[in-house]
Amino acid sequence: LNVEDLTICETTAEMITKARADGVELFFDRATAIKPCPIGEQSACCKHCSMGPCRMNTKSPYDRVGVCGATIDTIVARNFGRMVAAGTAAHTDHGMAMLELFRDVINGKVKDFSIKDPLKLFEIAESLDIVTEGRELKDVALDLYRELERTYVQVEGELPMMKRVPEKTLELWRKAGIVPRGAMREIMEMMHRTAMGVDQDYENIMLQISRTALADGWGGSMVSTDISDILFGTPAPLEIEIDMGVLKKDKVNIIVHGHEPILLEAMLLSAADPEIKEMAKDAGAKGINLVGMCCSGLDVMSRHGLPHAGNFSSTEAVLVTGAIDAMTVDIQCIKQDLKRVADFYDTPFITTNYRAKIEGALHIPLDEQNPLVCTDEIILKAIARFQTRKKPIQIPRKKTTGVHGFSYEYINYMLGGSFRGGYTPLNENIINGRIRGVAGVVGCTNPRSKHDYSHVELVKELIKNDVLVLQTGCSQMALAKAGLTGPDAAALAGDGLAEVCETVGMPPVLGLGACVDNSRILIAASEMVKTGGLGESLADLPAAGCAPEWMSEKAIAIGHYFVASGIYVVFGHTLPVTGGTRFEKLLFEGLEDLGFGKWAVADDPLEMARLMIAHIDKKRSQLGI
Ligand code: BF8
Ligand code: SF4
Repeated sequence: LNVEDLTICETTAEMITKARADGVELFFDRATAIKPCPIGEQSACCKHCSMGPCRMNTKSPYDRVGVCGATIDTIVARNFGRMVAAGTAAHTDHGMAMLELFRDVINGKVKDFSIKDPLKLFEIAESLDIVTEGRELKDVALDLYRELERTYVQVEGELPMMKRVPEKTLELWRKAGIVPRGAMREIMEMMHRTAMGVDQDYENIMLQISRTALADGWGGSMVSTDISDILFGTPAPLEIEIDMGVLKKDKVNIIVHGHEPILLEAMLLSAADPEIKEMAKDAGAKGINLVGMCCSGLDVMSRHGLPHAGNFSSTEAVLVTGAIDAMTVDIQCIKQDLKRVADFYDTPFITTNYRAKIEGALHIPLDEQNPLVCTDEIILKAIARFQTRKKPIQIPRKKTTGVHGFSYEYINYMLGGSFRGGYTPLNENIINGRIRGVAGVVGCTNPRSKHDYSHVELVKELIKNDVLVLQTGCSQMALAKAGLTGPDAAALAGDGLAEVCETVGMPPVLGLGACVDNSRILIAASEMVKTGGLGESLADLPAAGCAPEWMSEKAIAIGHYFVASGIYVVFGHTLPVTGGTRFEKLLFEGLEDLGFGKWAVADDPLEMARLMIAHIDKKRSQLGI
């Protein structure tokens, strides 16, 4: 395939061309070579026992059943449920690690970090009915830890964060029996119910799918975001440079890629150590250039203004520059093949988390109680590589500056004029029609779609139609590279949205952070409901979500927690569901009839925008605005 057909990201394109000249295979090449299995793509096969695997006929899905008699609806529902369980497990395991770090910081076991946002700690504690008045920070923090631990381990009863859900939405969940318990319980039950010979009624399986996904969005992910803010600071808008042009030929370039902020936060401390800085200088470098990629990059850039090199589809490409003196990773979305590409360019590739080793890669374990031992060593390895750089270096020039770090709290402040000003001005602008609605555009990039293309075209179309866009994850990076996260982007917005943006001084595209930070969108949406004038439940809002290039199981979990919360969600290019089945009908229509949101799938970004805007307009007319 021509490079122009693979990506619209200029720097990634330049590096694909270089990789081809260097004889290095990238995942773009494999995506072309490995055709997706047409049966697997539609999730029409089951391998839950050794009487199978059983393949169904996607053209005529009710023609046959599995050896055990499982119907296509049972099979697709079970597969979908297991994807939600895996995605939920990823977010909640990450969140639990953050919570453990919080506990160890409070107990004084971790000395390198401290509570950066005590105000948020008190606010969250109060919102969960923990007494704060006249109490020491440490006591409140310990109570908060105990309360939030329930998010993961609670066996029975509602999770603490249910206090944040709009009353009517919570009522719907109670009636359906899907108010989540601890994530461990929900994931366990999901896995059990989808094993051979257990739950074989797709509508009943759907209940547990929703319950599990809600344990992610309103549980594991939400706690992860809140605790990260408390520990490392709640983001507020900062100007940030993004794209491969942030690499510096005369500095030690270190890429940090993954998801848990602790690795990059510790790297920042190590890189600031005067002794280490001196060593870099002695090696002939002008300094240490720490650069984030993917979600941990996003997490930390909006807290510290750290530069960012790009999203999931660029993690191999960045190595092709030859300018990377070390790439270090923790968990999630780390392609195994990064190791081979790194080897080709003599870049040390270092794993740091015991849960995510990669065969052949150097593993330097990060111990939370003493993280700098690991991060100092990584930087020393990078300095050594800088000193002995052998491969020619080609750094693409392009970089773009944008504004990022719009936490829920900051949106409150920005629109309401004070930190507790409320969402009234946002709601008023939606009611008076200047803002038509709100869209979350989030999620991955995928070599099966033209990299970044759908994200950018979709968002342009939405803002042109006065839809305010909230972003997270790799999608946020796509728009940042395309230059739409600066205030100038208001020129591309419709008149109403542009007027609001100019008055407030905000871009029409607001970057909220990493994928776990989709929980910020849930909180913002809940606040819109509670503020009044836009209905009583999340399902009433003129809002929609989209992941145009999704690839991860995490995306399916996120998509479903939005749907179960009442939001219309469009996914790009494909969904793992067999066409023409009753399960598909339940996702696309039935859930909405029951009062939830619903799923849709579309290939073309303009079609995605059309579907989302049509839904927003439908909700507006139901609200009578
Ligand atoms: O959690 S958007 S490719 S990097 S899964 Fe991964 Fe998808 Fe990127 Fe972050 Ni989210
Ligand atoms: Fe086949 Fe049923 Fe076994 Fe699945 S559980 S592999 S459908 S026999």
